[in-house]
Amino acid sequence: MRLTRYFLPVLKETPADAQIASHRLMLRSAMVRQMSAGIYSWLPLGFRVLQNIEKIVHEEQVCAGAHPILMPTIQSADLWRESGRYDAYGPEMLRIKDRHDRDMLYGPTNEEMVTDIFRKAVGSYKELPQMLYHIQWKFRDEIRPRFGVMRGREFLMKDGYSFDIDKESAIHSYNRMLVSYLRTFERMGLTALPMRADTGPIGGDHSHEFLILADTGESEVFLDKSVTELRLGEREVDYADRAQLASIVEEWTTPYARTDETHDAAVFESETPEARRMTARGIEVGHIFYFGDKYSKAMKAEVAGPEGSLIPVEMGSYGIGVSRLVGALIEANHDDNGIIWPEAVAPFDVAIVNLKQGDEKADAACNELYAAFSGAGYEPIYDDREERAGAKFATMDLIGIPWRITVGPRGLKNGVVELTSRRSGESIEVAPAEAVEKYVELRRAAS
Ligand code: 5CA
Repeated sequence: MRLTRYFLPVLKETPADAQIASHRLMLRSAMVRQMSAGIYSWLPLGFRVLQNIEKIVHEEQVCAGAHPILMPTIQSADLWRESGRYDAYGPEMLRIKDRHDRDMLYGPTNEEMVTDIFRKAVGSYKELPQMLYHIQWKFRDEIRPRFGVMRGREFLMKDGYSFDIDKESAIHSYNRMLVSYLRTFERMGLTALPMRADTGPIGGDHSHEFLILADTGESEVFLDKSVTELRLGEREVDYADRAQLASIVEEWTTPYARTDETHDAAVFESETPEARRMTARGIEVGHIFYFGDKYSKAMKAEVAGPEGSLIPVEMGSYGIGVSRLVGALIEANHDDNGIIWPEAVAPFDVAIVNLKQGDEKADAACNELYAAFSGAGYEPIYDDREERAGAKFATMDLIGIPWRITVGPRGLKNGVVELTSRRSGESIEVAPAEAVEKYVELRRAAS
């Protein structure tokens, strides 16, 4: 992408109403614009990151055996009357009437709708287990939308739903999702910790929130430090292997890690050696629930069991805050100059900065580098503006491109360009023809 052809209306001033770094940086770097309270448009740079995150979420969901679908945003109130949540949900639900005066709503979540799809399609335990998910916009009329996309009113969620014949297999489905979330967040370069949590309006008695530790997090958390050091790394996961999944889940959930709602100081102290006790704040990027037959019973989602009698299915639901993750990733990856994208979600792989636009040799070298990176499957953004070097560096730092290639007449005279890491700030000189190779090597070493 050539910057002069791109749509990147960065802001020079720090927006006054943005209280946290991610909100400020998302506005300044022209990732989003607010349309009304808690409702945002995604501009090209932000939309790229959102789509990169979506892609990782999709891949890991499918890998764990979930099937992608797409349900509508507008739902009929009748379904919610069946489950009893139409009245229970309260003012967070945006209620709408259509031209026939029928009650509709903008979905805040989809348990009812997916249960309806399921009950009309599946009749026997032999067709189980099933796991369906979608990535779709939700609306919750939050009383206090704030921190930009972190607590929006309209936001993008991955919500998945599992259907099993009994509790044992439902817990296996739950474990599949828990482990797939560990992989999903690790791929994004995040440490997201599963913590035992309350279930709120979704219901059930077995639930984990995934939290990223950050000072600006909304929940206070209590944890054993050792849980922050766990990594799946290169471990092979076999989603059919119940024992393996159960042991991974045990490894991650045994060290004390809880959100404030369920915090019991005495239990925390008895379960956690003093040297390892830690309190912190966390951003909730995912939440998973096992709620048994709460919806299947109310909505008669039953299948014939092995003995022929009808059994309400055992269900769970599994959410990831896809749009919130964009903010959470920035909270976890920024400095005074701007964003520092992890490679896996970066909007562009590499920034090519031309120090002397219009200089024949510098222009030619930039064009060649652009072609070389593109040809190798990487996406460059080329700062081809007629601007001072300092302004170009500042923009590329602000928007967080993980690597920068600086090209200028003086370097070229010596046969080199400069390759700089956004994260470490370290630079090396490299011959233009070897830039891609060196980049690949450094990128691999850094991740
Ligand atoms: N049906 C269940 C699971 S699919 C559910 O709705 N769970 S939830 O309420 O916990 O939401 C799932 C995730 O969506 C949360 O973990 C959070 O990351 C994200 N989320 C929830 N509310 C908002 C909001 N107002 N703005 C941005 N993200 C949100």
